[in-house]
Amino acid sequence: MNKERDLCWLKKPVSQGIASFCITGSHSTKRTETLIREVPLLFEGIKETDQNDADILFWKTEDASFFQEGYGIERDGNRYVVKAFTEQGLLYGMFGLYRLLVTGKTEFPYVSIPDQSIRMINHWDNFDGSIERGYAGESVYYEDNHFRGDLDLIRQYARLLCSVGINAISINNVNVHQMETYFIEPEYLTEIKKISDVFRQYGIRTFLSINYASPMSIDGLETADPLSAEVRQWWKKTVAKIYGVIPDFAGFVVKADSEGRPGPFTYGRNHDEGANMLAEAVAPYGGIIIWRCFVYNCKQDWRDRSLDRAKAAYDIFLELDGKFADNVILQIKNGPIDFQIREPHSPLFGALKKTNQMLEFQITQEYTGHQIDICYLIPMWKETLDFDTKYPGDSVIKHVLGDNSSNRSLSGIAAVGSVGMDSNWTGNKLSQANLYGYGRLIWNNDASAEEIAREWVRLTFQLSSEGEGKLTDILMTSRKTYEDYTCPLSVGFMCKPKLHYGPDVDGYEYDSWGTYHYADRNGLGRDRTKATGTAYTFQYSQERAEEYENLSSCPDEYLLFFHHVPYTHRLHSGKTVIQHIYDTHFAGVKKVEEYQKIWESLREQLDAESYENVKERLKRQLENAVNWRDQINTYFYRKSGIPDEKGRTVYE
Ligand code: GCV
Repeated sequence: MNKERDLCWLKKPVSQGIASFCITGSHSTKRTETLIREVPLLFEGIKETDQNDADILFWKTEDASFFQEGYGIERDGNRYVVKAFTEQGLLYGMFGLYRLLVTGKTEFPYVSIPDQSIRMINHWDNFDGSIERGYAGESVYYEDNHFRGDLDLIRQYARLLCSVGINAISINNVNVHQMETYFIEPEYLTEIKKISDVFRQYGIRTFLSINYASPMSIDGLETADPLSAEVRQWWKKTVAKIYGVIPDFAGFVVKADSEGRPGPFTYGRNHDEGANMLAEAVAPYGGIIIWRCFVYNCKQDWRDRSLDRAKAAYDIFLELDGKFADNVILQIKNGPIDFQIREPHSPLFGALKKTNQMLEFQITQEYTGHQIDICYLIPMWKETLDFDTKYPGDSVIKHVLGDNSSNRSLSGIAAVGSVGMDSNWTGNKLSQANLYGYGRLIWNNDASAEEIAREWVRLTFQLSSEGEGKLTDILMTSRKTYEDYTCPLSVGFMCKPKLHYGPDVDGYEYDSWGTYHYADRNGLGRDRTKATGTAYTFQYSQERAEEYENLSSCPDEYLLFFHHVPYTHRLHSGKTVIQHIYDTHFAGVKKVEEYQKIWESLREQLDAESYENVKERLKRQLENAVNWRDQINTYFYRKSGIPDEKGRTVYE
């Protein structure tokens, strides 16, 4: 039998001083029902009453300055007044008030309006119940090629997402296999409608990932060529059927011409032609096409150093800027390769001027520890949002997506989801912080990673303030720790192929994926300079290009992404590259040992389940870190012949 699901950051109902609530203003939709159902779950013993007596007044106002989703909270004598322009805003306001009260942030008035319009989770769930890159059990939606049908579970998930401001979801893998290809058929749509009905009650719109070759797979058409009249007609008919079942269906997510998936290139067409054909089909219903830019050649010849996977997305999509239909959004991974613990930011941001854009992060910890190793990702995402692309005007990534986007309502942020059937949702209890933090950060791009960590710790555990500080510190240092023992100076991909956990320094080196470190007896790193390498550096604005091109200005953390250097090259930090490798790998392991001690010191204050859960994972994390340290250090000692200057154990 399934264990009771963890209520995560919603587990501490406010019990004192708030006994009654009232919802006022014009409201009549289902979402108000959601509010009525949710309020007693967060405020213990609360009853609905009339306006004069209410301790919390939810007031749908005519004040459009809150926009569609924002809210304000005021203190009026002893009562709290939650104001919003829409029911959805009131729902967010309710979760906001709860959060402020539980975390003790009681300075009012408080106003909160999301910085990004689309705030999305992409699930990579398959109909057989497996999850591509999932580390917390099977899918919450599917099992054994049928719909699990546990709508209460979906409701619990929806409220968690709504509480941190998520408003869009795609519920199947972007790698659409044969079975999921049929999701756009009526038989499956009736089940999908049940899921989307639940999400809708929490203001979350449902998307489906589609197989670009569906007309061939489903109805045996001879082609899926986007310019074929028959294909266009097929999609129009199919889309009409979808909207017949789910009238507010949000649209499609498309992975095309990528890692073996079909797409417009397959039929000799370009990506604007491919996306616009689908856009035309969904436009009459207000639908959206989210088109991924993760397009590259995964059959690269490693011998050919002129090829550079990092350049692919920019090469393909920049020249199409302005050619996409109004209801197409390009979804761009944060870095040019693939969700590594350290990569520079995608050069498409700031360069694309006339195209709707969404940024894609990865919450599920594919390359960042499989939800075994602790790796709080908010500091990394924050760096991306705050990155100034240095194009003229304000071209900081968060503003490119938000206020400065060409169409604010059709831009935002998506991330690959991290939940599964594990009763704590995320496998490692501490990985909940990434799901929580993702929502909080993309709602409020100026929140600090530490503030979010503190909030999550307080909402989730019952620790002394010293204990809260210690746990926050573990979270805040965990990304650097993981980076220290896995990925020196952004070299990337020294992990086990396919699995993407644990070390295998040459695992990808002679393969076709385009991810090489080029280590030899003299040095390592990928030369992406214009002067002597692949000229990837010049996909950035001039100022950034010059910064990355020159060794004297290239930041240490990106060194091996942009340059091939000798082991004796001296970093800005003053260390040589080889010494940096040794030092970070020893430091990373030490840090994990420290985490174990800190976790042990918190034992008395933790519930047994959380304590055991993280303790077990920390044990595996330490094994992993030791493995990485010893393999990486040995490998580079053997290549370079240069010993650790501090004389620590490095194997021959
Ligand atoms: C869904 C990486 C992952 C794949 C994933 C792909 C993508 O390559 O390893 O599992 O496929 O990214 O983002 O489409």
